[in-house]
Amino acid sequence: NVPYQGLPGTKYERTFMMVKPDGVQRQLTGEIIKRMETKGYVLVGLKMVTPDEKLVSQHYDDLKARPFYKGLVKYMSSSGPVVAMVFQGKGVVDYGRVMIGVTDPLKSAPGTIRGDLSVDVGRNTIHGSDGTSPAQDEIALWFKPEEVADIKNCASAWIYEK
Ligand code: IDP
Ligand code: MG
Repeated sequence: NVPYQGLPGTKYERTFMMVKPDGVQRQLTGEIIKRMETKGYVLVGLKMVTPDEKLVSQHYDDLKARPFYKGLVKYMSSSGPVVAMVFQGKGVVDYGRVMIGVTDPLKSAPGTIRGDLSVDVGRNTIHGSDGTSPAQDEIALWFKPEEVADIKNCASAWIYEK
């Protein structure tokens, strides 16, 4: 069995991703999941949550000193639900960030989630963990162990050579 926070550096690496309130309201959840799944990554955790300020503050703890922090926490905790997800696969943390694009959607390349689906930095549709250590922390913050599935992807032998 895979530890529920994943095994960084293996095909059982896991990352935390979250469709932000704007993405949920704009009904982009399916589009985002589709991109990750068709790449070959496995959805192993999924829930809709309306996070309170405490949870959002913990999630964005590293940004406490930034001028946009207050607005960010307020937005994320008072604009309706988010969709919290755990994806699994080789390189999913770093390549997940490549698929998302950079923080500013207008600087994100076409083909990325933010590049294709959003315009404004404060409404950039999706969160993805920035490194394997934050990924493990964020999975633990948003999910209980029993909420993350141990899925053996039936296509694994066709996605991975070994
Ligand atoms: P990331 O989501 O690309 O990892 P971070 O620097 O971790 O970017 O910032 C977290 C979130 O805070 C961003 O996704 C964005 O929604 C918001 N944010 C970052 N920088 C700004 C800014 O300059 N103005 C407004 N919101 C920002
Ligand atoms: Mg970040």
